[in-house]
Amino acid sequence: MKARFSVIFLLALTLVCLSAQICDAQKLFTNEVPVPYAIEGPDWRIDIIDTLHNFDPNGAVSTVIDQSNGDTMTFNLNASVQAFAYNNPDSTNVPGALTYAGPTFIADRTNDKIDFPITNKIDTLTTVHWHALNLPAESDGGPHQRIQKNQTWHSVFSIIDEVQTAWYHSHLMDFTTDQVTRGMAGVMYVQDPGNDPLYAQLPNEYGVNDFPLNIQAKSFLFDSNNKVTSIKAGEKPGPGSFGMVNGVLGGALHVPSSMVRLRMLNGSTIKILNIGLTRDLLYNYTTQNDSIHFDTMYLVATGGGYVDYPRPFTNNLLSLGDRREFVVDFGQYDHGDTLYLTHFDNKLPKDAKYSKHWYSSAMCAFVVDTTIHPEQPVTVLPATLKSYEIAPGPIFKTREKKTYSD
Ligand SMILES: [Cu+2]
Repeated sequence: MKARFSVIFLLALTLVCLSAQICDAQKLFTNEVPVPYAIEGPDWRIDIIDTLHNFDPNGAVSTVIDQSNGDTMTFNLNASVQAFAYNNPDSTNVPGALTYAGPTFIADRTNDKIDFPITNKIDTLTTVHWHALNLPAESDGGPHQRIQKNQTWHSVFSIIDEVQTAWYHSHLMDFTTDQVTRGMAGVMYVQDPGNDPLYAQLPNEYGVNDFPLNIQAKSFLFDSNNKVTSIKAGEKPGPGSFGMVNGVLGGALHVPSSMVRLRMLNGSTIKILNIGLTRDLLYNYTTQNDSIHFDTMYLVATGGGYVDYPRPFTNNLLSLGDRREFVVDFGQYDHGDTLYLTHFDNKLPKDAKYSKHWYSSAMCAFVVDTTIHPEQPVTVLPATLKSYEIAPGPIFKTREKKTYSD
């Protein structure tokens, strides 16, 4: 099967490259998908900083198709541009410090109250909002809780939510899109190792077989030589639009040859995604291709926590801010085999606003590496995850919208 896999892969790659008129496939996916460092509670502190970030440090991404006329356009994205990052104060200016987005907060559900100091070190206002968490309004970081320049805001709360993947981002009035696009977003895990029997049955080794994937559509501005100059607020379709994972374009993530948990966040501000796993490399293409070989991803959780049982999908929608946890059985592949996390624009629902006329494209590669050994590799998924009961009582299909006057 493995030899056949390679032949089919090369054939498919050739066909795709010909049909899409692009091909610098050897350079594609030579960046490394960074795994942001994790901070485990309850001793959390964070600074919001101005940074410079290179989205394509190896020059892996260079060529895209102009959708309007089919011309090939070459871009140089291997340059640093202004961005925002969240960093633990102890991590700033040390190797591993982030130059884009934020660390992964791993929150234990049994933690006591957290007092979370957040310091604004950028030249403008911002907020930090905990997307999906149940917490007091004064700690939620909504548009009303602006953190002034050089001020520290204390967000105080306990983790009372179900086990899930949440996230955090700027929620500044009128500037949320701009600040999130420039990097103000990060992933949060809510876990409960002491009480959750599924904890040990699913991959849980951070950065080994359990990865946060902040998937973002992004557009850039370029100078007259097509060299990148800055991030464009929002995601505008057309030339200069790219998909990225954890702040890197054309990145590869090395995964063990066993079950791997991929905690996907659509951290875009406009773009709805339809994500699938393919062996065929499809890069920034606009043509329909119905002969793609999909591989199965098992949905184990959404933003609301575990689903009822591992549900197989070939592709799945991620709306803005959505989280989906998929487990993929990379144990069926050999060392060096590569699969691509791919967005299929042509499979979006017709009414997905803002989502048409974008590229379908691989956003990162997963490269199987048999030298990576999780301490507790997972080889079989549990048959069931969580039982749900439909709440008794009538289901109302209409709602009355109340309006209040002063
Ligand atoms: Cu949100």
